[in-house]
Amino acid sequence: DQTSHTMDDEVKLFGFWASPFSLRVIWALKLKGVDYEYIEEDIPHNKSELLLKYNPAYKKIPVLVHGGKPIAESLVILEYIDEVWPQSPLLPKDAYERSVARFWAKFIDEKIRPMWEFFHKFGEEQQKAIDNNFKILRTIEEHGLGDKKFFGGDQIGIADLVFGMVIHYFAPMEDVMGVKFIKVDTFPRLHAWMRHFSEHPVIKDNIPDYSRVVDYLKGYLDIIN
Ligand code: GSH
Repeated sequence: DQTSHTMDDEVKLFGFWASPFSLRVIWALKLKGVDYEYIEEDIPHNKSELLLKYNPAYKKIPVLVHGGKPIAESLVILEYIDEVWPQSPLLPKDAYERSVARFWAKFIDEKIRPMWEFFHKFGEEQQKAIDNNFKILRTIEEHGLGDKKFFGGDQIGIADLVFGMVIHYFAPMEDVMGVKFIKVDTFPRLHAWMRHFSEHPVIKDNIPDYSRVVDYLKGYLDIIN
């Protein structure tokens, strides 16, 4: 029976509900129709022994465990998933196009920490962070997305999964702070992308509850202030 699972092909994902990093892995597994067991970690103060064992270098989620073997770092996990389950590809076939997709996935991934700065800085520092976000988004709008529907073309690809955090995480941050970055008149392409991406059935059905994220972010602000 092809559908039964043995220890050899069992898939487990260690994640945290609000994390943009585990969510991109969830989306990839769902897009490809891979069955998996989800294990919620209590981040950052109560990590399980298994998580520490599986990701001793970073001690972070997400970790994917396939047939007992752990893989850490979400971009590495996404590439692994795409190699092992080639259906609904996340990366193009052509070597050059693959490198372009990897470039934008990496670029956006590296901008997530800086883009989060506006949320916990104050005064002049905050204004700098806001200006910086506009610059980053301008680069992504003009050079990364261009006139395509998705970064991956007509289909969702690896860079789309990485940028997906603007919908479930960045938009609630904007709401909490009363700033709006991606508007139809400032970033028309990114604005259209947000609609296309969030309307995709797999994404729509696998996104954390908006008000729960808002509460989580407000709680975070209370702790740091
Ligand atoms: N570069 C990592 C990836 O892409 O997987 C980032 C993962 C990450 O930052 N995970 C956070 C975490 O596990 C949760 S959002 N933090 C626990 C800690 O820092 O102790």
